[in-house]
Amino acid sequence: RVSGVLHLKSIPIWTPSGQVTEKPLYQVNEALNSKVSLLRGDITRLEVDAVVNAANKTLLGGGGVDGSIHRGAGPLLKKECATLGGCETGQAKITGAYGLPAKHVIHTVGPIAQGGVSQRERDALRSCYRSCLEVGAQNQLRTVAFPCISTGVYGYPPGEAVDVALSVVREYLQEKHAQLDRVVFCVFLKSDEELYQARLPLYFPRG
Ligand code: AR6
Repeated sequence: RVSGVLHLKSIPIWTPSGQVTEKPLYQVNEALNSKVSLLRGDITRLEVDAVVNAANKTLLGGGGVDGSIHRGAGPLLKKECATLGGCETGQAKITGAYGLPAKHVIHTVGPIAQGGVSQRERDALRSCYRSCLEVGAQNQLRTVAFPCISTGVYGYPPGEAVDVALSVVREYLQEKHAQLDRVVFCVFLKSDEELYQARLPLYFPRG
């Protein structure tokens, strides 16, 4: 069982802090801004419709956030995952969340980027975020939390991954915001929190 459950109500909507020096990449849209949160902590504590898992192709568990999600959910998660036949890089599959406070887990497989990032890895990471949002919508989910997919064991540079995450979510919300109430960027490392703080104002500028 996961302790210290964080209800959506206690996850603040993102507000910019500090000086924004770069020019925003998108127009101000307060309706979209109110659907985004940045939170540093353990994604397994979040009471949202779905937490995203940065899994591997087997979907049978591993280290990092995958390990934490499987530990928190308990053995029934692995049992359900074993029926799914794995998952390709850039795709996403949904399961129950069992012992977690979330309702579902959306498992996605990020690209392995240990040899550096080319267009192929960028497209795959974009596809992860996009596929998770689409799978969420197909299941009428209104609140989704993402970890920093691929930036741990899989070696994707966090400073590049942040722009992929933020641009895909911004574009998706712009197209289909009525389907979603909140997207939580659940970072684990202080350095990622700083990256998101710095980049969020470019994708979700305030008026
Ligand atoms: N909550 C939120 N974020 C977390 C948590 C947590 N409890 N724990 C770690 N992170 P990684 P990947 C952050 O390595 O790079 C697994 O073995 C972590 O700090 O979990 O996609 C799978 O089975 C980092 O920012 O995922 C695969 O084999 C981010 O989650 C492989 O690792 C992603 O790091 C996938 O590698």
